[in-house]
Amino acid sequence: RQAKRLADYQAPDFTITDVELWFELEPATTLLTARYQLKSQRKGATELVLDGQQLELLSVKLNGQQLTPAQYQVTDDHLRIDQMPAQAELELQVRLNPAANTALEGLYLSDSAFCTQCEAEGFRRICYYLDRPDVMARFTTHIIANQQRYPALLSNGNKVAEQQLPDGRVQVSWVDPFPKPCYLFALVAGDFDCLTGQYVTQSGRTVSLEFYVDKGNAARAEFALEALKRAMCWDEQTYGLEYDLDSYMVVAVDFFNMGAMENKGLNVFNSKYVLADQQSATDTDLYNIESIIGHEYFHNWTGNRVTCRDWFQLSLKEGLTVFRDQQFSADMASATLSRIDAVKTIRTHQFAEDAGPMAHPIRPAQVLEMNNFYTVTVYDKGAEVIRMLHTLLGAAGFRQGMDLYFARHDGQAVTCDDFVSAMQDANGRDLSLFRRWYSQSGTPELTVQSSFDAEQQQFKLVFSQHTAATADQQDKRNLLLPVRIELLAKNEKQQHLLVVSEEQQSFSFAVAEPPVAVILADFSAPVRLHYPQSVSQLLTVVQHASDGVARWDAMQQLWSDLVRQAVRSSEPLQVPAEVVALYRALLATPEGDLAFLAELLTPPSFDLLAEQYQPVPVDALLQALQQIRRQLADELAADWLNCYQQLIPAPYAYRQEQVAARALRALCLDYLAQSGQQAELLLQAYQSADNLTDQLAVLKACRNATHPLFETLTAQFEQRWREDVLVLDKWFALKASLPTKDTVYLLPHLTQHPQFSWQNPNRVRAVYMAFAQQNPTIFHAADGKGYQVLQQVVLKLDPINPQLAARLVTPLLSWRRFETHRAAQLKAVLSQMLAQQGLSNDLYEKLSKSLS
Ligand code: B3K
Ligand code: ZN
Repeated sequence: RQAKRLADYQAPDFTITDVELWFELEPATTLLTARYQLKSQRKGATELVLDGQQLELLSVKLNGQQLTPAQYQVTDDHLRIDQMPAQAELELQVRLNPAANTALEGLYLSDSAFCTQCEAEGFRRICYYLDRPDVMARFTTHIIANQQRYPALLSNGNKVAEQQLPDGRVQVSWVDPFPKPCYLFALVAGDFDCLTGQYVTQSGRTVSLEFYVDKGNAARAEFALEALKRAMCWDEQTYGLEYDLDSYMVVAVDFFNMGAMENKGLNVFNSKYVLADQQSATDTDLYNIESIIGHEYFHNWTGNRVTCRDWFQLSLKEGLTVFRDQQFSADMASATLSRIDAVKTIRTHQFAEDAGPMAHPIRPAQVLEMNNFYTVTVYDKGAEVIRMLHTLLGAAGFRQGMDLYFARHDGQAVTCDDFVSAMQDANGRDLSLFRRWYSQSGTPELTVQSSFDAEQQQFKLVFSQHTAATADQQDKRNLLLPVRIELLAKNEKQQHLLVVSEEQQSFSFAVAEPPVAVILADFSAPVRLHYPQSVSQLLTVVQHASDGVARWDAMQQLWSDLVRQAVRSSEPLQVPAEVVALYRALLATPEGDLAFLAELLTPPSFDLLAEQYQPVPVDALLQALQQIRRQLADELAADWLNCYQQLIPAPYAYRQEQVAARALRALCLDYLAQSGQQAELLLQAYQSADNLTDQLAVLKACRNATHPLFETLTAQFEQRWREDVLVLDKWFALKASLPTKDTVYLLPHLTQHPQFSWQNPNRVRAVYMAFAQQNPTIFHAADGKGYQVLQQVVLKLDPINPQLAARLVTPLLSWRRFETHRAAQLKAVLSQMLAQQGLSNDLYEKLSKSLS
């Protein structure tokens, strides 16, 4: 199998300027006629090679002349025409079977509705095409279908015609005035309810907003519609960016491989990220909906108007758009909490990716299956890289860079280098060293030593940076690291932004007495920090740092240090009295930002800790975490109860102060349940809840404590929500993440539930992602059963939906990071998989890297 390399990039010989498509939709036999205007881009080019997969080619016409099969060649992946004139019209006809498409890429059915997913390389499953983002064409789409079955026929751009056909079918025509790569093409046909709204842009144009959802669900799209308006307004105010078509359509579908897709003017969303109300969605769901709605909307400029030259540049649009959606969420909800969320993602998942077999820079250099590179590295580390630019240039400088980027590149397909150049030129700054972030993979380790010279009244910090070799890349170089610090002394606080670029570099500060230093406030660079501090210094940071992220971080550090000591010494972990006292003081009068408080009081997760060890001492970590839980539950039992009782719930609204109070109540319940008692209180909390957030808090508390109420309450929950799959997914996940031995045997039973389907990624993820990611005790069970269960599921799914299979295999890949017996079990499981015939490229790429 042949990987593609960034270094081999060549501009295409031909481009396509205009596309006209006629779809005659039928579930099992859809006919597509496609007409392209082609133009040579290189003198002397005569060979046209179009991409195409799983297509039945019916006819090829060149400039109106039917070609005979001798005049072209068709392989599994291509259609080749040798004698191409410099300019030509090519007309193809193909037959498709959307009903048989379980990969959910190209044109497929979600229940009875047609929909498409083309990014990254799905258009080639719809028709032969130059399926690469640097070919940008104007699309006209005609959809022909039975009007009764498919009243809504949608595609990109503006609807220009609707015509009744004599056979009861209707033809609807759409024109998208903006040239675009085919990955942004979309078509939807179905019978939906539609929730509509309006937005008047800053220049006074009225945009019609349309949410297409399953029948009966329009009211559940209201939150998403309002979120969209907020996003449109935010982008105008923050970046001066306005929407550019007359309508913005969002379709919610149940069968979808990821969160959502930013197709021009016609987003397709996983219904999980559109449909929500207080009974059927949690505060976290609403937060995620707002952020994803924002993300896809922001792509209209960062992704669609300016797109990627090739797929190695994916972070150009994804890193930048994640950064923009993070800024949006910070403005809409809690800035500190949003940032903490992002930091957790980097530390748990992205650092783990760097340390595993799939390590890659935010701009990968080599790819076998592009779908494998929609990763936390490209997305979230990519966003951290953009954030560092924002930190270095300041908000105003960053905005100037964005303005220049759009001024230069609107309507183009460009590279990450083009983006950095715009930032550089707009600010007159040399960013050449900074560019290394795009080509170097791995997590930099930043070690800090501090000293105080009493005579000189000088505080000195010595930084050293080092990036260890990764699976993909041996040699590493210094990076440019913006390091925010704060010095906390009795009578003063100093804040500085340091720029560390050498392997070793020191900085001195005039200060009257030895300060406590906060290093990497706001997590100003995506590095692993080593700066040893005592419990009392960390507690000073927790209490006095100006930055909330730094306060939270110090608490995380404190827990990590305690766990490390316990693991090293094999002694039980003893929570220090000062920590108990701090908890007690904070719980006594819960005030200020309660969501922050809840986060501050939450010890690190298993995954976050695991990522700090090589090899991962699974049992010792689980044990230490359990010891923390027990002690906090026992010693503070009265305090949790008292705090819980002070937080009297108001009738539900998605308002930040309520969200915060619910988060803190949930934390209290979690510890109250830990004792195995409090059944009455838990029951009462469950039954009196007027919203799903509070109900789930009870269920999760019971799950974490394996409380006897868990079975009763989850049974009630299943009864209540049996018919509502999105809510039922939470039940599947709760069941799969119960940390008892039986869970591994329960999983196959869950898949027998009438609502479970192997074809539906949400269902599969609800059971098996929850198992692999939220149930470390059972997933990593010493007998290896947890690994075997996941192996079987991955192999079963690969022929059905390779993208999903390749996502699910991830928790198995980093076998080298575990102790001998677990490593051996994982390796065996992986080797058996790799030995299977006919693996997808998706799975093959990951397995072969893991075992090489
Ligand atoms: N751009 C899409 C992701 C496509 C994934 C293809 N496997 C969603 C997003 O990032 O907005
Ligand atoms: Zn995106």
